[in-house]
Amino acid sequence: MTTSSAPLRVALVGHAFMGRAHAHAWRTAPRFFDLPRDPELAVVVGRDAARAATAAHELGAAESSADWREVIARDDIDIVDVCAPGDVHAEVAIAALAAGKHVLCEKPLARTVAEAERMAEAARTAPAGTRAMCGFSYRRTPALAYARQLIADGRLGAIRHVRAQYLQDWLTDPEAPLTWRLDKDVAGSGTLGDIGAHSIDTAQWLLGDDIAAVSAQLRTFVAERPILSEQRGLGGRAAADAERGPVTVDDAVAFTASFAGGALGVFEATRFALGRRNANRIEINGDRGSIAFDFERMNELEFYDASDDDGAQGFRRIQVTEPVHPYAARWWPTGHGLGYEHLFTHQAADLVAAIASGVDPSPTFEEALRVQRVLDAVERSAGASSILTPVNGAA
Ligand code: SOE
Repeated sequence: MTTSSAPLRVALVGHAFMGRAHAHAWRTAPRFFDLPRDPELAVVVGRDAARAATAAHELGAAESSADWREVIARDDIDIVDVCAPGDVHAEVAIAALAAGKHVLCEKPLARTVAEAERMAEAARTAPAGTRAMCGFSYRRTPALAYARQLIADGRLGAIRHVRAQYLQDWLTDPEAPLTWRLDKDVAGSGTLGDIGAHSIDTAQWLLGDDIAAVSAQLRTFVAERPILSEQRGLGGRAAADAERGPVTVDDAVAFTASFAGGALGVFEATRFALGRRNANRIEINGDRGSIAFDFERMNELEFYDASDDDGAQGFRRIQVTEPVHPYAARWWPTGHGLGYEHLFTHQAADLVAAIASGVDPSPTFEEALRVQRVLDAVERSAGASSILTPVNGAA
């Protein structure tokens, strides 16, 4: 490992959508944040050497590799950033932690609770000073970070309701091809782990309270899809005469949840909400106030304060772009909003700051394991035969 004033050199494992978002973040964070050590995107790792080399060139890394084990063994790599599909997370993250590399791993942490437990254990037993963080990036949205401050300051009072929806529509077309996100062996679960996990993490983090029990339904609307010939973004292309393969994960999930502290949660996640491209929404009602957020308007937070004058009661729409708002002072003048990529830049900056100051960056693997336990409980609940009570059936 390099000395403490030297750059933190990053190996990026995976260079598709998430890899590109993270690469942009590693390069941008030191330019906009005053960091104790600068991160430096050093190596891009991919299964295919030629594609990894092209990605390294495009993303601004000096080197590329098709061998993550060789990269992890190097002394001049400090951070291993795992942006590859879920079936790679545990193996790479555990090896990197054992080698004393700090790890940032995309969400959901793992495919199963057992895998996530092994990863959390690897983080606990890694050489002293080695840090591990899971990429629940929405925590770094200024509006949500500000909502958390309001809740922590007691402005919402005792929390009664959490209403979370994560709505996308990129699978509505039954001809959309079979990507890795639809393969249980690779992804662990479908909509539940890919986007429902964000809602679970956001809710637990905002409340500072964990989900204690769930009652769930999962649905797969399209059972078979054409085999993919080329991945592009979230989807990709399939040949006109492509064979079909089975979708082995959920397309949508709905569940109710009890938080340990007594709040009642209603969660929904789907890739079939036509017209909703990335509507990651959450509303929280307390006995003194409420907040409402929709990522499609990510620079805004709605806040209702029951202590407002009677005549002025109502949700106010706060533009979360003031210098007092989390992260905002680092960017543009008031009113000039941020975008999706900024979440990853904030995440990179927070991780570097934590490494340099010798503290664990949140969410730790332990926190991500707690999300994984909720995902697992949702799947078990949905699989339980007693979950649905017939409306017109015999008593
Ligand atoms: C796909 O549904 C996806 O890219 C997720 O994997 C990300 O975590 C989310 O931020 C956007 O949607």
